[in-house]
Amino acid sequence: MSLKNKFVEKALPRVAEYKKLMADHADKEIGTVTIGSVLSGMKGVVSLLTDTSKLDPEEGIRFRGYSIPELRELLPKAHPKGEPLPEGIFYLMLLGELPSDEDVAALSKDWAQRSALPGYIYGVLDSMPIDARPMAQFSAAILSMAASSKFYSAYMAGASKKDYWDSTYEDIMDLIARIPRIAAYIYRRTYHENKQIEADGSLDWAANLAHMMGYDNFEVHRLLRLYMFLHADHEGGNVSAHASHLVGSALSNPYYAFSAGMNGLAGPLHGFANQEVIRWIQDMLNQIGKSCAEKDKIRDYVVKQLEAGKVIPGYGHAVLRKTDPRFTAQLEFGKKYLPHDTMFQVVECLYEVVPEVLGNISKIKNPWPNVDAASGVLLNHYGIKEFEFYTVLFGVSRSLGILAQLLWARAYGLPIERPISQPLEWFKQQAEK
Ligand code: CMX
Repeated sequence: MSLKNKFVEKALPRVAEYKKLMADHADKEIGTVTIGSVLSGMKGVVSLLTDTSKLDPEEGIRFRGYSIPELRELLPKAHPKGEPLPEGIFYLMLLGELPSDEDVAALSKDWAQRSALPGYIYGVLDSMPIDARPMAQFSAAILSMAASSKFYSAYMAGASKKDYWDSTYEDIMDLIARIPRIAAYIYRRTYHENKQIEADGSLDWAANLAHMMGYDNFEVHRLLRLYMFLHADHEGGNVSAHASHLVGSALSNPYYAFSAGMNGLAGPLHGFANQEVIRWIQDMLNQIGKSCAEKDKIRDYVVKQLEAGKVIPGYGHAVLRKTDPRFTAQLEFGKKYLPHDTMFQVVECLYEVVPEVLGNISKIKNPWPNVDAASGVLLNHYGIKEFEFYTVLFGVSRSLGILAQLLWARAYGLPIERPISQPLEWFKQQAEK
């Protein structure tokens, strides 16, 4: 059975459950909203329906109930001792069940067949300055493809609401298929004199990205498979997923919605932190010496950064309260494959020093490393040293989760999102009541 038909089979009963829940229990209270929760960026307020993954503050992310260590064992791989294929995590997020090797191979083939870029994308990218931020190029290229949205065409042709998911399915599959080509084009354009490399349709989604970027060895393929798997989703409330959902809730097509999410990912408090980490480490090493042997020097440096009103990138999280399991997976990978890399050793040192320093500052709720604390040094080790590009790689991976979420939102028929805002006086009045 095709993936699309499998999706219909899963979606129909769930959509009926959603409708029944709304019909029978819409008035049921599920939590308390305080002044603090609203004014701290809606922290702790349950306000979205997302099935693809769930974030536990203590344990970290689970994809459809499976933890990262479990999925590193259970998901199909290109090689028995390798890392999961990102196709597998997408299949799991979309359908809620583990794929077979055949399911993943079929998905890889489908994406390869859909991956040709509309010709005008090259014109859009080539018209941007060569030093345009890679995330700006990425977002612009995605946005420009709104012209080829099948959802938009179906909507304009008068499609019924109940069928919106169908053309959305085609859009999200086209978009995921095309995204590695866009990323690789930007990478080669920006850093390799625009010498482009043809796609290799026989490779899986992540390995083909490595290939088109110019990294044709099994080590980079393995790293990018892990990277794409780990960054794929973080439930619905993070900035990029939420921005995409919000824009998509106006029935904007997936290209508009995903581009909006990528503009959020480009912020330093979100995905941009993955490139900030490596710049931050380089700055630190330039000042304190090229090794992490003296932890006191690192501690002093971190304290001075905090005193200067700067954040320590790669540490802290809005929901997590323990070490991010996505960091742990990357740490394990580094210990196994690059234990002697100086930059990786610095990441290990920082893990020993930073949580203690941040833990002594009462306002910081989570002193532990997040996903961004280690990813840059792994890429750097294998020669992908252009750290301004790292957030694009995050975005390539995040397409898997955000677009699976968007398809489910269309299948459920989730309504337009429209919370209420109030001026400061209103909050002051509530406080006095
Ligand atoms: N370094 C310095 N200060 C930090 C900090 C850090 N790593 N983490 C939190 N704080 C500060 C906040 O800036 C905030 O200070 P103010 O009250 O003066 O504004 C205070 O501690 C309370 O913050 P919090 O409630 O613990 O955390 P938030 O939910 O507000 O913010 C996050 C979460 C991730 C933005 C924050 O921890 C941070 O800025 N971390 C560094 C950037 C980073 O690594 N971002 C990537 C996150 C993962 C991702 O999305 O990719």
